[in-house]
Amino acid sequence: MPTDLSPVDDRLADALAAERTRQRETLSLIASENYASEAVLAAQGSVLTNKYAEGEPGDRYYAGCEHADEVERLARERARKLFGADHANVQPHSGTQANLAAYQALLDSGDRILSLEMSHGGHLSHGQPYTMVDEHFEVAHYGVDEATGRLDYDAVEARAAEVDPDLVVSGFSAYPRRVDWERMQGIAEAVDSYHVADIAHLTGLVAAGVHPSPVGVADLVTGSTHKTIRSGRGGMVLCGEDLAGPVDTAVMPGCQGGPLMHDVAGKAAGFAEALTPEFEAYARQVVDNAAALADRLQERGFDLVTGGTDVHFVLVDLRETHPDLTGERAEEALESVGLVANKQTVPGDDRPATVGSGLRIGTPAVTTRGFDAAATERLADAVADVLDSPDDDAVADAAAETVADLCERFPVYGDAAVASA
Ligand code: DSN
Repeated sequence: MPTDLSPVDDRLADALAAERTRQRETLSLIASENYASEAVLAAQGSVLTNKYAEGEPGDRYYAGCEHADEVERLARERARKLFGADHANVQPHSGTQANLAAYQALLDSGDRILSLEMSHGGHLSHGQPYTMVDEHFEVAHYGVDEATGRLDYDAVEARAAEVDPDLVVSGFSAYPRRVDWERMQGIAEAVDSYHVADIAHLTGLVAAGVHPSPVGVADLVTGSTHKTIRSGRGGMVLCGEDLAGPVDTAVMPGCQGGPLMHDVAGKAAGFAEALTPEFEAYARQVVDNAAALADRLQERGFDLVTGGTDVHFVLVDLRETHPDLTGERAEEALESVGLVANKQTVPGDDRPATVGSGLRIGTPAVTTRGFDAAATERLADAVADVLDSPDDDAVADAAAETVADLCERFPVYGDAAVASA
């Protein structure tokens, strides 16, 4: 059996080799991305991709599941241990699938969901237009305070009283501050509503104790498994024993069929790594690096939404300081020198999501490469130089040199590792 694609498929082999080179020779600053370990890549690229295993460990609809059972038991046990949860369903194919399962477990069609407005940092799967969530439920939104960029919990409480939701969703894609889960739970309870905390972005920080945990506070906790926690790609749902049955049924058959057992194996591998003291140190460094990035960008005159960060990214608001520079153009200019970040709307943005007036810049991936605060400050200077002069070739050349040097000093994926990727 070929372990290298080139004998059978040159085009695909070339595309994968080019992607490997891109990942090695650029810096991922996308807050939702990371570099999975060799163990996670090996598990995800394993023969479990062949196996159907609808059902739960020990209770499957297919024969031949004994090893799949062991893999899923490992992933579940490790997730429970990492998050202190009574029950973990590790089958959702993604964070979005985990959210769909949460809604299916708790709501009836037509029920009302209250979630954060997407342009303020919410997520598509929290009920934005054109999604199935918006089609099957009535969706209303709360916002952040546009002056401070922060959640105003009193205003969220007033909005909940006005909307009278059946479900309040907390947890966000572009909110750079800690979330007060207890307060959100209280807001939900006051209107007799369920509360789902979506920790998609925060899973690694929560697992390491670097961000407070909503487990045991919110009714259900959903998350993705490949972002800050750096395990196999996908999603999970965490809950108490009381909701274990409804959650499992909502995941399968409610929202999906056979679990992607190779991804479940990747989750088991990554969760084992996340249980180590090294991972806790990594998560702390992610947050320290984001703070260093925030400080340096502010010293260079940039505005950050909320004035800083408590988490793994900063959100740059270009409107006042760089009024002619859109998020889209900023993203392009950075990518041209090997800095891969993403455009983002900022609270109160007049520009559409496809353009945006902000940039989200994350530290999970560069921290996996070994970045410390000093390296992050060099990175911040390169970002600032490019954003200050996006059309200056000499500035771009200097920034590209910095990126090449940082990539060489902090390498990712040696040749042996990527051969199996
Ligand atoms: N699209 C992801 C993000 O970048 O935040 C969330 O699913």
